[in-house]
Amino acid sequence: MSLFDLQGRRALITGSSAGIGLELARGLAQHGASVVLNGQRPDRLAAAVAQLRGEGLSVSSAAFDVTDEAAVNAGVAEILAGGPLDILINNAGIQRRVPLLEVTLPVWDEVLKTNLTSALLVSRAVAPHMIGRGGGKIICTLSLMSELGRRTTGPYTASKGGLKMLVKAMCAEWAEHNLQINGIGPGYFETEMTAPLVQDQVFSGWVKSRTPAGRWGQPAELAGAAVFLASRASDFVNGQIIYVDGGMLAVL
Ligand code: GCO
Ligand code: CA
Repeated sequence: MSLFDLQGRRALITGSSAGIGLELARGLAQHGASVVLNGQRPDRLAAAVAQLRGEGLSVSSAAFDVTDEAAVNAGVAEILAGGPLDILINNAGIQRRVPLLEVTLPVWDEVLKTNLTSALLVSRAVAPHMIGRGGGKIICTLSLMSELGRRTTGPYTASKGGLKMLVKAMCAEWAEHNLQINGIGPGYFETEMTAPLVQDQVFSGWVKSRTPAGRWGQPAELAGAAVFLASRASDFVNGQIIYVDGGMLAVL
């Protein structure tokens, strides 16, 4: 029996109809988990479910807005009516690139709500259930911006820094109930969110020269860290962040 086996485990991954979330879903499902995909758009969710099922993976979906407390509670209740949850990945996130002197309060609030508040809402909808059954895994998708700033990404940086500390806050309160709460901090990955950056030759050149590995990451390269943090291999790992960044945070 492998330390990393997720057979019989059920996971909810927010913001998983595309990009990093979809790859995390594929990775967990390939290791045996049954995965509930979440997003807001039923058409995109249905396409993601069809794609993963076509690969023989066990997936279903639940569409709800992770920033709406009532919708989160109803969505999680419905998922739990279908079976227990062993793993939650708070992955939903958005980016709005705008200088701090220009950012409007609605944009600031939108980013904070989507990237940070959502993780509190979904985690506390799921945690009592995990505590009641004696354990669980909560993983948050962070960012290099959990540690470092970059011009025009102020709201995102503040949200991801906050999310890193929410990981530690949840650890402080729930670790005694055998919940492990950890974060994955992706470096620069090629996704829909970063498409404008990938297409910008100057920026893309900067990413490659600034990243010791010399290239952008591919979302599937995040699956290993997610499988580790979702499996019993990490049962005494708590409140930690694994940066998966080709070495970027290690160097100047
Ligand atoms: C940006 C990107 C970020 C990064 C990522 C790095 O504008 O810098 O959109 O999302 O790709 O967070 O960790
Ligand atoms: Ca950035």
